[in-house]
Amino acid sequence: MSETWWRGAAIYQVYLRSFADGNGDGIGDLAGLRSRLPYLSDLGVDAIWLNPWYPSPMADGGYDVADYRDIEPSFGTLAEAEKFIQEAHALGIRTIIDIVPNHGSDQQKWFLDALAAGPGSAERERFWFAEGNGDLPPNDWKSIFGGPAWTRVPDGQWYLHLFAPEQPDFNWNNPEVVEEFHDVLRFWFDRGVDGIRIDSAALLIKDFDSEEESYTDHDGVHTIYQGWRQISDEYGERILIGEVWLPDQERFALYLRPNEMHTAFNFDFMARRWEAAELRASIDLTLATHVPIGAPPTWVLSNHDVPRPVTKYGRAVTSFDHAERNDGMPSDLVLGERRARAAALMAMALPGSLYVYQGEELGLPEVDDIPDELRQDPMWTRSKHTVPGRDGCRVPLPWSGQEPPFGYSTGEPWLPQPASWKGLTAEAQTADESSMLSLYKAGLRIRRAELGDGSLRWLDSPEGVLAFARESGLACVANFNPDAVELPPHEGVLLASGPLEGNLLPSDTAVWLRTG
Ligand code: ISL
Ligand code: CA
Repeated sequence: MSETWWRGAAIYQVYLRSFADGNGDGIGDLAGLRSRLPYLSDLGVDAIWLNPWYPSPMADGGYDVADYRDIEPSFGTLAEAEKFIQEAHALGIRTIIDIVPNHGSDQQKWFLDALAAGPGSAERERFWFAEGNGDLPPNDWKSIFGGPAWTRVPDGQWYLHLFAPEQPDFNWNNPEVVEEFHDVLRFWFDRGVDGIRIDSAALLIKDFDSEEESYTDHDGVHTIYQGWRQISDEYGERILIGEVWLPDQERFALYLRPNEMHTAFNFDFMARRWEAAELRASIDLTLATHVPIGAPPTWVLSNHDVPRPVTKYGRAVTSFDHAERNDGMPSDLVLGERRARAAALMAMALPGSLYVYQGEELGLPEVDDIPDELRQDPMWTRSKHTVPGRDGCRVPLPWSGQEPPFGYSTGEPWLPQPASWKGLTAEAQTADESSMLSLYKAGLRIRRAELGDGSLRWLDSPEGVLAFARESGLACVANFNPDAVELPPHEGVLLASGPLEGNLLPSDTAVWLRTG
């Protein structure tokens, strides 16, 4: 296993509570995941990133962590987590876990201690407690989920939460907080974890003197991650992956300096419309950000926070803008699937590492019709229903059979699955060579043999067509035009996202060609 395995890795994101349920309570768990490891091995991924698996009241799907050194009981036990890490290693699959440093749960011991200890106590200094302005909060910062970013406690003080009120923000100016997370990193590295995904990584340092809401990307965050890097380096071969949403690419690149994170998600490609020039510009921007500093680019088509690609690409407005969600808009799913397949071929061929969010490989659409009373995402509850929230991309996976729960559970899934998913089960798609799953499997196999880390060379192509070649001679060509275009000269077709028409590449289709 090489030191730089992560540079060209295909990393599969497991949203544990929706992956597979091993005990029939409707909630995905480690037993379910372990039973499906052969599926992931067969899919051909190099690593699994799990969303937070710690004890949590689940006010934000586990991003409200009550204990950073244990496993959520409905997911399993610490012993089982260690077993999982070993079993995955035996299959050559590494484990990446999610660390949430910006905030904890309001049920975490530290926060309960802070409430009990009262104003002025050392316990309160681990968070951001402040006096209000009369009956108003200390300032007018807004929560990312909607509503004020401050909540009042019975003794009259307010505490800061950039997300839900159940997620109080830590005070990273306090060395105790710094030490605590160093210890948490060691705890998990000691248990065999290969990497850490750092949640909301740019938000940790706040500037309350500013007139504006000022909590994103302050220089102080870098000191924090430099400290983390020293720890990960002590362990060797362990990586830090940042969730850094920053439009400014120069600022973004600072997180990837050699003494900081190994890599960070690139959300730019995901945020783009289905349009050749725009996607090419995004690829160029990403390469320009990463290549000079020696960091591998990353490619993300979706995750647990954004609408599913099949639905997104079938919408009239396909961009996913952080500030301006377009959830709930009607979508042409046939068109969306065509494009999502082409997007997958492009993403798998691009140089760097790739993230695949569970269900993306099955081409699952967003579930837009979850009844309001079943929705659980805090974004939905806090924004007072102006956006349907993120539950629609978190619906439990369909594994097999003809009707819900589709082999996911023997009980009732925590979010309902559409009956229309019977054609999308892993079982049905395994048997079908033309399925999305078969496309991902074939693509990941070729990718492992000759793609991943490296560079690309753009090829001349007509307007509305993107064509690039990789070092091995594999060329990826994607047609965004409404009409078919002729394929460039080639020696063979390796893989196509949809049927070709002789030597023509149809609209919204991508192909991998052998060019010598
Ligand atoms: O989800 C978003 C937009 O759809 C983002 O604003 C998101 O909240 C932000 O990128 C941070 O996300 C991460 O931290 C959140 C958690 O709710 C998300 O699931 C997680 O990915 C708070 O911990
Ligand atoms: Ca379960």
